[in-house]
Amino acid sequence: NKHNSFVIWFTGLSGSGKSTIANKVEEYLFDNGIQTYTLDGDNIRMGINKGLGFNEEDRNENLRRIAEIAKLFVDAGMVTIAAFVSPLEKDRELVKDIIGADNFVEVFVHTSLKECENRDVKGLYKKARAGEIKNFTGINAPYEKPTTPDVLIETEKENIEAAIEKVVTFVKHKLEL
Ligand code: GGZ
Repeated sequence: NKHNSFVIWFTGLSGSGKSTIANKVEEYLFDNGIQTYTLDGDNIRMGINKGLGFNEEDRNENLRRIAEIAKLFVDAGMVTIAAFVSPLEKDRELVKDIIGADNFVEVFVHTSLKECENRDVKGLYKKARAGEIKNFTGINAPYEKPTTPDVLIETEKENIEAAIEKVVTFVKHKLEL
């Protein structure tokens, strides 16, 4: 595209650390004078996608719309960060097709279900186990691990600084910095 802009797409389980890492990467880019915008559940599922739930069809529509929005931000010259569970390979493929493979960086934030469930920051796993939330990713809905992510973060093996560094290094190369 005419700008040097692209999407950094974070995928991983609820509570894997996607948002935390995404926010730190955004902070780094901002501090280095790079225009960014972050799409996440707070500004998407509360707004344009309110009314969509978590069955397979709604997640597909959620992610399709997010990809279209991300594409607009890329056209506007933003390094666009997206942090969504995006559990299915076919949906991540759709997202990549919409955005364009050249403008798409996939970051897999790998944290085991066991660890996410231990952390259970929002108490959602407990509720899902109790049957109070259906279609909960990892419990009663699938998460298909990306097989060839551009960046693999293993939060149980590396600290947050190392994780940020990995993403930033990839992004710097892509920005030709
Ligand atoms: C997964 C759910 C669900 C179900 C509510 N399954 O940790 P969180 O709280 O803040 O992140 C999760 C978020 C997932 O929304 P996404 O838009 O990222 O999902 S997808 O890409 O699959 O469309 C979690 C919360 O919403 N949440 N119910 N059933 N996560």
